[in-house]
Amino acid sequence: MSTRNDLPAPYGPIPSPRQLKWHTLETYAFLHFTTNTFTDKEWGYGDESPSILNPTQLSAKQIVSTLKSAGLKAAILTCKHHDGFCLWPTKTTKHNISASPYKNGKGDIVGELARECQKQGLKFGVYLSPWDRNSALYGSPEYVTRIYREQLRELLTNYGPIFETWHDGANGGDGYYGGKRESRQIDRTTYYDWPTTWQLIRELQPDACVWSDIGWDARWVGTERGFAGDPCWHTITIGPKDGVGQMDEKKLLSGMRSGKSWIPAEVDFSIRPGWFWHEAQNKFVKSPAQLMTHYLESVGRGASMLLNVPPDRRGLVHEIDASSLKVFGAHLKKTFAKNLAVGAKLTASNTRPGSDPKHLLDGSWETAWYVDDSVLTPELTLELGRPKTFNIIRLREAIALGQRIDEAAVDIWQSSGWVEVAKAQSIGSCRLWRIPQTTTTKVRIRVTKAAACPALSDFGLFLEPPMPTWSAVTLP
Ligand code: FUL
Repeated sequence: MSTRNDLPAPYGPIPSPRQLKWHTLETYAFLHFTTNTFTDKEWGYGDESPSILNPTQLSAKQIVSTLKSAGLKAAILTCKHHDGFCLWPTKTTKHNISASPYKNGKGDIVGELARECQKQGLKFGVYLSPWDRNSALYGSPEYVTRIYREQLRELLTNYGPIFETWHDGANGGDGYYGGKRESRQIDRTTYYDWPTTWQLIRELQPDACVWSDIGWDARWVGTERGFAGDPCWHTITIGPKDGVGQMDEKKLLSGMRSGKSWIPAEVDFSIRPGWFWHEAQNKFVKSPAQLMTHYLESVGRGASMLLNVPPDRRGLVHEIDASSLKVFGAHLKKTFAKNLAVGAKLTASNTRPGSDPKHLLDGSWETAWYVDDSVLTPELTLELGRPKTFNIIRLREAIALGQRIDEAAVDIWQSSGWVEVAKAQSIGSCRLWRIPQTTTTKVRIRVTKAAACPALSDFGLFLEPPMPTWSAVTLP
């Protein structure tokens, strides 16, 4: 067993303990639900009557168990979207759930979902749109200090542990604004004074990750189409011109190899074309096979996957979405149930005294195989004992020590010698390669370029079974 003193020195920026925990979640859900669900819109203007919000069968239990069936580890609810309607009985505005017929004005959808997540072992997060098209104060300093921050304070005080807060970049424009019906522009750089707001989050919920285009803890990936860049570095430098709603999307997609801050990417996308539920989109629900591809192109590139599952007008995850999620979840579980590399005989080109390459196969993120400081391109051969058949390869760095590897490859042994089957630049918290199904008795990991002696924490070989047939059209 290696002790702390034997560990290599960290390289570059490293994740905070809160970020390290966040990395292990890998997949979680977005729940877009508000008056838009009832008006069939994507962005409400802010003049919607609260009387339209009346989900007659809302079941937090059904929603959360459906997310759980897909293996999702947390849920982030749109507590307030751009239209300004609050799904909890806030003291900051009358435009909230108490004014709706839901539970005769006694409802609290934030509370119901927060409690159910806790009960079923999922973490809970809050989306609080900075843009508020209902508020008469929007555009004035009071909106930020008296409304937005107070809303956050309520959400972070009354609903248990919050794992992530979401502050999106769509900001300013036309709206109802207390009846003025005008266009209000704000200065994205200064208006919200984000550092003060985020400091409040640190005080109220120190374990919550702050998400925005630029962090503090996790960043937007620059697209809503459901994939991370390749490479996708955990690090990025936030320059003086960068800010919420004013980022170069390509920079977000890939991060920066020598970035000054550890701000990993989160891939947000929807199971449907829209973010909110629309009946006309029932037949366009993504299939389990599509979800699997998104998983490989987000989690498999070191990002997290934030999959939006919008409840319908009843307040339930629609049967079609639920069915796709269930099949996807079962498929994922089956795929990663058995690491075929476990039990292999390991031969490393170098091992740091006190370390052991077997830590790559012990299923833990915390233990790792370390090499000497001077060794930047180690190799590790795995003799599998008998021919093994697989089509997915997984590799993880011990990210607590930073992102050290610039490039790595995996070879398989064929009668003619070693054949390279996988290669990538960024590895980080997770790299997954889906390759054509292959059978071999020996596999080799090669780090081909690194900025500091590599530290790998996990290696896996998996056989993804055929995806069950599924069609949105044949379902109700
Ligand atoms: C964007 C919003 O404008 C969309 O409506 C949606 O909520 C998406 C996740 O974030 O900024």
